[in-house]
Amino acid sequence: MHEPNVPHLAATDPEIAALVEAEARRQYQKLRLIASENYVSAAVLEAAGTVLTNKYSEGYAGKRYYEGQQIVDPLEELAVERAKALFGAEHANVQPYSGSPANLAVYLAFLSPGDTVLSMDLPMGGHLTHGSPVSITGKWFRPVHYGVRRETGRVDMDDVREIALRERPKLIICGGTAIPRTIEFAAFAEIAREAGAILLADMAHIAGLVAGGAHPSPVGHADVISTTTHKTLRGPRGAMLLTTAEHAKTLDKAVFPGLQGGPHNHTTAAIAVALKEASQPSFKDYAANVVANAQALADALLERGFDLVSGGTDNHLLLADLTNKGVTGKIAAKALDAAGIELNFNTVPFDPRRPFDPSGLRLGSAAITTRGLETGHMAAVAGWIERAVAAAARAGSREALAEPETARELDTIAGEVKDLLSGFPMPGWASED
Ligand code: DSN
Repeated sequence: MHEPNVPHLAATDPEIAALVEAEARRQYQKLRLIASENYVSAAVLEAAGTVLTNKYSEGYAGKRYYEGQQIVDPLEELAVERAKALFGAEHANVQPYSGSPANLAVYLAFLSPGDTVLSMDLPMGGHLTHGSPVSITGKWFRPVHYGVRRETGRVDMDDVREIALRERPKLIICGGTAIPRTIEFAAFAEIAREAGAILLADMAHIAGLVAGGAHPSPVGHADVISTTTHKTLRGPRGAMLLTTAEHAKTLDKAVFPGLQGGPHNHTTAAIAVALKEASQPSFKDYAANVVANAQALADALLERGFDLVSGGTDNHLLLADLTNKGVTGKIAAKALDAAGIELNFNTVPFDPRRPFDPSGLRLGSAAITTRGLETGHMAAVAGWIERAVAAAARAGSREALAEPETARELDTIAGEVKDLLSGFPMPGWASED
């Protein structure tokens, strides 16, 4: 059952309590491979559910627009100091509500509408807020994009440099949502300097790996760093901005009053707890294990004939092109979900298919590593994925996944997944035995 127990919620609103319980059970029984998700610790969960949610605190410590900040000021200062210490940054802002507002604050701080931004194209692995045409960042600014090389699946820094010197962007963004390889922060910084641009490193996906020493840090290279706190960093839903002393005031003003009102203090507390956890020696092991599991899973999938973008991974994330498996990403993702394996369909670079029905799958190892799975389990995980994808290919359509033979096969896999996971505790769930 959900832990901590929620007796007041159950008494006041049994419908919501039942849904919370069902979601906790679902998370316990599913193999969660969504690359941007994780399991927070029980301590983070408790911090996020406190009376701090009652308090308004527009402004920053010592300069607020409401009274009663005796507790919130030191709380936010503690979170800021922990963020600075963990990443070695000169300045941190822990108030952004999530990754998209954090990135938007950077635009507000450094750009005017119509200014040029150079970033990774969304279908190549970028993010909506990196200038996608459907995002405010694509509508109000002038995005130009780099991608990956078709032959390598990797960013070619010579291409980035060529575009930057031609387009003279005011902002260059590195990082994204579907990048399985190491981001070359130093090379991006050199190009930004040459082009006279501000460099934003969006390290949302890899923040936990950076904190744990399993990915190079953008600190010292990028002018500004944005990150969510809930992916590999294993904190609550939220975000942070890191920057130099030089840009601190500009960035703070962009977050508040530029873009947001009062910070979510319960989230700030939970972020502070997650930052403390990420500074422990055991988090280094966690980060290393995340990468080791992703690489073991990549090897096991390659052995089974899966086509991985860039041929593997350096981090927590894998991108599989299912074209050679004869099934689309969407049908495969639905089949895998029915088989107890949760991930998302994703475009692959140069995808001939539409974004809502693309060719690929994105997988990540952050949550299963928190659960305690090790490299030795990855062959079984790849075997389940192979069986479910083959069943999806045979079915040929989303509707046909419900036909008895396919449904039985997917259900059998889900049972095997559940059996394995029953040996691995989940924070937020108390065993019913
Ligand atoms: N939606 C997140 C992801 O899944 O990568 C990024 O914002």
